[in-house]
Amino acid sequence: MKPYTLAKAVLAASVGLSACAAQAADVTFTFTNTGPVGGVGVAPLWLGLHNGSFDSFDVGSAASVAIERAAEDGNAGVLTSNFASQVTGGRQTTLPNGPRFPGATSTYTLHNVDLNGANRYLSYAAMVVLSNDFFIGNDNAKAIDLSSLAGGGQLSLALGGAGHVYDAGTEQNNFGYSVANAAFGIGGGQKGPNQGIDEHGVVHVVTGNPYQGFVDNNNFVPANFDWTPLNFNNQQAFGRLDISVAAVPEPETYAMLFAGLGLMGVVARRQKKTGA
Ligand SMILES: [Ca+2]
Ligand SMILES: [Ca+2]
Ligand SMILES: [Ca+2]
Repeated sequence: MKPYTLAKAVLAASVGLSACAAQAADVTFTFTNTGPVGGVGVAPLWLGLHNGSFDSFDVGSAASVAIERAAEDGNAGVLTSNFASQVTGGRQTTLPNGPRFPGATSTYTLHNVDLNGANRYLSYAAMVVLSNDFFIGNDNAKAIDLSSLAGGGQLSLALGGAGHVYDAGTEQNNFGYSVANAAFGIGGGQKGPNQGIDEHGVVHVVTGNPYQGFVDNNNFVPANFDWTPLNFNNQQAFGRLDISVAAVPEPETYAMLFAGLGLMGVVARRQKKTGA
């Protein structure tokens, strides 16, 4: 093999290895509430990266306790512990800084994520407030495949909006026990976890302007309350999840690359000597 050919072969081998090896990545999630002023808030967004095996809910079936807690109380604690115990090699986080109301953002970076394997699929869930048990999330565990970003890149997902908000079916919609009433200037509300009247229903899509149908409207809602920003009939997506991935070269990849470059240096020096 001629030295030049050898050098090309080594370079091709090292580049090929870096493309094929399990590529670790740093994944930064940024949630922005894009809703109108006076629109819904979103509880701290839970995010899980898994191999396709973690299915957090099914429309038409009763919600798990994990979804009940997340949807009623904005508490992803049970969801988090279920994910930790059920998903091999899974990665998860709940975005910091409390509920995000319109205009607010929250961000977090997970390091050394395997988007080609154990962490290929994204699941998310968060309570929608004002509500008793409304939430956003993905029913299909494999709906969001991030493997195309394994080498780096960006993706933005639209969250919520008409047809994309679920009622967990676990608590009757009643302002007497709904979370975050105060943030909207509405009386009543929930004073502790898991309050309210059991609904004994199934997970279903919220349609129309759900708040008009809440029980006890007249007791808690001020006269002339502006429902427009809360009307799910008119509503665009009210959340945006920006996903930014930076590939992290692995130590072996560096080693191969340096070995390849070093060998090329030797070859170059030989070529100089021999005048090849
Ligand atoms: Ca499902
Ligand atoms: Ca409900
Ligand atoms: Ca409940």
